[in-house]
Amino acid sequence: KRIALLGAPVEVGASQRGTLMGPAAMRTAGLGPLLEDLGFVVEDHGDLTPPAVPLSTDTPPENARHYRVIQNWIQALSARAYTLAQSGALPIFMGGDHSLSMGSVNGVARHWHEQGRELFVLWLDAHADYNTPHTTITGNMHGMSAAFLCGESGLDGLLGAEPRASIKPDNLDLFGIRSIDKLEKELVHARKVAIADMRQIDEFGVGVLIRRVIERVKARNGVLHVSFDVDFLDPAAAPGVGTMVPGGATYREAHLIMELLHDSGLMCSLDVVELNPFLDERGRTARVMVELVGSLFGQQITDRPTPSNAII
Ligand code: DIR
Ligand code: MN
Ligand code: MN
Ligand code: MN
Repeated sequence: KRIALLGAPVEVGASQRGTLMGPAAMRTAGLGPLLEDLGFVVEDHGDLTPPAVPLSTDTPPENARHYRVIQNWIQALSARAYTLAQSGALPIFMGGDHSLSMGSVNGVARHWHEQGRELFVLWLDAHADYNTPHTTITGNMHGMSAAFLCGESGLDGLLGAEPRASIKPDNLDLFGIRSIDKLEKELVHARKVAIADMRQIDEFGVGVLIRRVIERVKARNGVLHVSFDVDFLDPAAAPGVGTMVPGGATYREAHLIMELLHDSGLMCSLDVVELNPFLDERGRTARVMVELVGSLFGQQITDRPTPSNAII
């Protein structure tokens, strides 16, 4: 099995600079060699460099900061994600802030929809990222990616000539949420998006809740994209992120999620986003993320698979 690594060093979708160093830190922490040790053929496609000149001439919407820059990234990323998915490799998109998922997910969704497969998206994040230019308080586009992918209006010219391949709000699972804006919450509820917030995780545990996500994808013969925002993790485990929110997933909870996802065999693409090496403690968060990706691709403590009798 082939894995394609692609860096997307975009940082202006977030308020804090520094995520542009994310792809380099993931490489330095040994992502490529680890995946090779696990038996994969790894192609590193380097970092994407979108053209500096504007690709589109649409009017930038209000309340979408750095729209033009993000737009160039999203158009280039969507096109690359589409061809990488078509190539049969499993793409890993290394961010970069979470605005990049508007391109990565759009591109892979386009590929899978052409194959007649439904794409599901698991959004591991402290935030819902379900704002639009109409609901946002900050104007930061990394807080709008999930809503855009579900077809919300407000960024309609973003993709330019790239075909838009939205997913159904029904096929999105927000997971680990503990920070959501008022209008954003109303929109998430109005669209009936599945949301596992931290309270639910405390009550039922990540094992039960992730199995529910997996069963839903399986029941529809779907494929799964995992979009992993570093701030999903508790700040104690992952300090290298610009938007720390207390009360996140522990190191072990995150590994269990990765292990269950691996055993499901459903994942077809992955984003690792919001890693900010400028704020990190000597590469600690980059190493944690590489270890988690290891578990997601089959690194195991013993060879104990997911028990088949763990029914929910
Ligand atoms: C806030 C924070 N909801 C916003 N969002 C994110 O700016 O829209 N922070 N994604 O990381
Ligand atoms: Mn996010
Ligand atoms: Mn977040
Ligand atoms: Mn964020």
